[in-house]
Amino acid sequence: MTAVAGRAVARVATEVGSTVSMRDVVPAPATVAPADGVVYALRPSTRIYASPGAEAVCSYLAAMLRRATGYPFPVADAREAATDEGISLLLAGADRRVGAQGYQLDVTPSAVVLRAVRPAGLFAGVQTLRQLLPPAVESATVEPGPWLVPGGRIVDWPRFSYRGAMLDVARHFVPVPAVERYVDLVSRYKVNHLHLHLTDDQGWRIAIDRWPRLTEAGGCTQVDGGPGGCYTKDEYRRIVDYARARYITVVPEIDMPGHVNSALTAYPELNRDGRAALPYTGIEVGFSSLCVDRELTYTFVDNVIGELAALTPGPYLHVGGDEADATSLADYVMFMERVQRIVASHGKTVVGWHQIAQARLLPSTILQYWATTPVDPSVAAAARQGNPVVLSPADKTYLDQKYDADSPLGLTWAGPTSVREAYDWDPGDFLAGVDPAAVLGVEAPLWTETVRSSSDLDYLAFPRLPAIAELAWSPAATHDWCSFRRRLATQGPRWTVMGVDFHRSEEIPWDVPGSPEWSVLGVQPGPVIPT
Ligand code: TNX
Repeated sequence: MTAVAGRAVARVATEVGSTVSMRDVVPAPATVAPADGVVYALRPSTRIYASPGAEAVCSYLAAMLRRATGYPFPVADAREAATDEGISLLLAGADRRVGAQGYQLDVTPSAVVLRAVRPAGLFAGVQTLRQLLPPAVESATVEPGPWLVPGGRIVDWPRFSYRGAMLDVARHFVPVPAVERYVDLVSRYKVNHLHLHLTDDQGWRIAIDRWPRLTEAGGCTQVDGGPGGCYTKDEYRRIVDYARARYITVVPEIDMPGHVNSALTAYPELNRDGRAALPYTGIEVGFSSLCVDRELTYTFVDNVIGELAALTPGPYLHVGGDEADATSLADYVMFMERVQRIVASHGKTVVGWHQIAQARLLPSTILQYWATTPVDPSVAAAARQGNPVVLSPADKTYLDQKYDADSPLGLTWAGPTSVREAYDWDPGDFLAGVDPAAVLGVEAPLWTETVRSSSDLDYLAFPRLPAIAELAWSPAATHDWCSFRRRLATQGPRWTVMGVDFHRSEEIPWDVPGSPEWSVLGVQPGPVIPT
């Protein structure tokens, strides 16, 4: 394109104005300073500049922008260019407050400059930048534009370092492409941990070389029958790599000593009577248990944990520990103390559902709190001793609960949970006697008893997942339901473009343009009416 044509695009762009406001971002950024009337326009000639170390995020951004704009977006070395034109991703010069995970974004008429300390921060900034572009930027095919970014500055960093989404791939098997799609979706909301609930009574989903029947037999079932499925080690690695490319750490879970019926169907010798358990396709919990007084059980656990630890680059290994109603308390405590040592011997940090606090904990063990009551003395005591807590109170964060009585999918035991109920609580002030500094983060689990497809998954997760993600990322000072529902509404058109089958909750003003600025900046002037 010629320089003259380029200027013409810029002029048209400025006249039309951006349809998006810096105040619409989800999760709400820590600080936002819009520059009224300023826009940056992507052009066919726009280049993206990467400083050393920023290349991967640059390629990701370029690929994303190329898809919908059709522009080439060549990536160049930032050291060979000034930062006053094009888009720059720099691992230097950010406001110090951004820390390891945050970023600073400056948008002027001539440039977009994204700065961070680490690539993960740049990646978070790219998610903000994509939300500042029109929804059509999410299109898989070329759209006409204009591609405008509203001007101003965002300096942003997370409230909590652990921001999680859990996927139960055991109750209904979730194939690799659907997991990747979920990873893509949650990464847009700055989630940085994917907890995979890999095993449960209804299915065993991860191949273990030394115990092959776990998947051969234990992987062939799921809730309501159906073929089930499992991940080969290569497929699991593919998920880990896909998540890692989006700065998401996979946290694999092997649920023990309960929730193990699928293992007990595969190996008779793990059962007390030496007979294989029958496959289970219902949705009850609390009926199965490993034999905690047998050495073979610990050989099994050590083999499984060892192989999974070797496959997993992240620091965590989740050992479950919930609803072990078929195990006596004394046995549970003894088992969980030994299991923690096994995990540590394979170089990983233990995560467990909060019942594990009944056992003696390693100092590093992380508790995931799922109950609905804000009082738990053993969790509070553990937190006081330094054990970090991830919050997943079931009545607020469990995405598998119905929204309301009319929801076609979902369970009800902890809900129903409206979008407002998912959003309107403070993780820093939730658990009695737990200092906010002990809260490592927040996680939204998606159990899949009623989930049979990506569309089911979309329905339950959207729009509640962004609500939980915002609690995990945004400072408490930004917490405001009115602002949130308005900003959330601006995500709707993006999900429509992406084909996300979200729940059009009546609590959210989907049809109303998101921000006050929208009507000023976005609406084309109508004809002048003579007075
Ligand atoms: C409880 S809370 C479970 C899961 C179920 C879920 C259904 C917890 C750690 N376990 O086994 O799938 O409820 O909502």
